[in-house]
Amino acid sequence: MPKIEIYTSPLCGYCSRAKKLLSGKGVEFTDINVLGDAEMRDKMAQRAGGDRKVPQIFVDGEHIGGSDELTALEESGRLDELLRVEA
Ligand SMILES: N[C@@H](CCC(=O)N[C@@H](CS)C(=O)NCC(=O)O)C(=O)O
Repeated sequence: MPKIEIYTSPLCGYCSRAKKLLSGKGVEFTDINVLGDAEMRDKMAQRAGGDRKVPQIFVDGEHIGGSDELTALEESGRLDELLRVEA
């Protein structure tokens, strides 16, 4: 299973949407809450090419983007392969 990390904050609709999509794929992921954690948000932004918005998603260390990018991967049919799940 790939290593999936998602930086989030509570009450973030985009975060819920992204986590719902991942959960629906049956994969496990590490949810990192950056709310009130400036150091962690800085680290997230550094890894995400400067983007300070949540969510930020990484698969095996590769930056995927946010919820819109994750959804676009699903719509293009490439998400299952990236997550190594059966279609
Ligand atoms: N296009 C982004 C939108 C993410 C977004 O707008 N996140 C909000 C929280 S739900 C955010 O981080 N807002 C803070 C800001 O705009 O600086 C995605 O699909 O993930």
